[in-house]
Amino acid sequence: MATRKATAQPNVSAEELTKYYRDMLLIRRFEEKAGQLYGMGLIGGFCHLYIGQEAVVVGLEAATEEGDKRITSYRDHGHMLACGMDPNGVMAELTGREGGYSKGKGGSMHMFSKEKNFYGGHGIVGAQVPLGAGLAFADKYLENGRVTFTYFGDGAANQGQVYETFNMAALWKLPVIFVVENNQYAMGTAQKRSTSTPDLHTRGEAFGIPGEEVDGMDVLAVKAASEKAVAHCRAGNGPYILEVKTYRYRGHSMSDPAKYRTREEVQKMREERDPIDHVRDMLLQGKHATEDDLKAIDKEIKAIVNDSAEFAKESPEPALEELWTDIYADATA
Ligand SMILES: Cc1ncc(C[n+]2csc(CCOP(=O)(O)OP(=O)(O)O)c2C)c(N)n1
Ligand SMILES: [Mg+2]
Repeated sequence: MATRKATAQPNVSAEELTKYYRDMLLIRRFEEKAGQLYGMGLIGGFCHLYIGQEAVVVGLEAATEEGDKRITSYRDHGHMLACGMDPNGVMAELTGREGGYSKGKGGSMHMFSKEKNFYGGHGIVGAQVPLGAGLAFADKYLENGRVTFTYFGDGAANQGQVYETFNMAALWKLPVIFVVENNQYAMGTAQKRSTSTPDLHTRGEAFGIPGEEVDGMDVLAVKAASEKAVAHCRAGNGPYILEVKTYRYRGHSMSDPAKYRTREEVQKMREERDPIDHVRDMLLQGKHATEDDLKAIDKEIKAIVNDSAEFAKESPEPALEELWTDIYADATA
């Protein structure tokens, strides 16, 4: 149980809070299941879990509208679930099966959904940042009022291409929100060992891009910051940077021995700052839900996740002919 005091949130309805609880819990249970399947040898290749960071994407998604776009790195399962992609399709992609979003040919890091405007899933650190600006460029050109959420990590924030992108995004006033998910580590390297100045939200100053630091363990704080950033972009003011302070509980990927930090550090975060416990406390203390209500939600989420694992195990391997499809973009689509 979180020791953080739950604060009164008069502007948030019971329905909203319950939705955030459910959405974050879905990500957590899904990731726990993915970890299990990986341990059983059912998932091959890389697998980067999002456990601990759930409030970031759920809070940001709370301010989106139909047609807004999102693009992120390889730590992408949470983003897909939060924008409404089907857990069955995501899990089946992890196990490399035909029922997966990339028909089993992409795996954990390479999934897309045109329907949900999810543009991946990118394994090259920082590569999605210029792509995100490109998506925003298209929307600006089409004058459709859409915003693109471009997520990247604290490690990626030191990449050169990020700053080339900042320059052009500011110059052309592109409607893009750069979300730095600062989980304090880039693989085994702590931020203080790799980064000259810790405040990543100020990295846009040289380009005239405003930035803000946000508590990424508090879904309501993330939602409020997201609303502000979205309003800035939709009003035609150009890009915005949100540095969302968060923490990953698990290793960088499933093959991380985690020798670069203490168990106590992780334990302290889990006990004192957990984003799901935080909302749980608010629901109970605000009498928006009873323990039984929350148990019912837990049960419902467990069933969704178990079903996705079954689907991912039963879906067949992709047919050999599939090797030759989806190689080039279909210009007619
Ligand atoms: C261009 C490039 N360099 C190095 C790597 C290896 N690599 C993969 S993840 C990673 C760390 C990135 O950390 P961060 O941006 O903080 O994201 P996080 O994993 O914490 O979500 C590195 C160096 C890579 N995939 N691409
Ligand atoms: Mg990081």
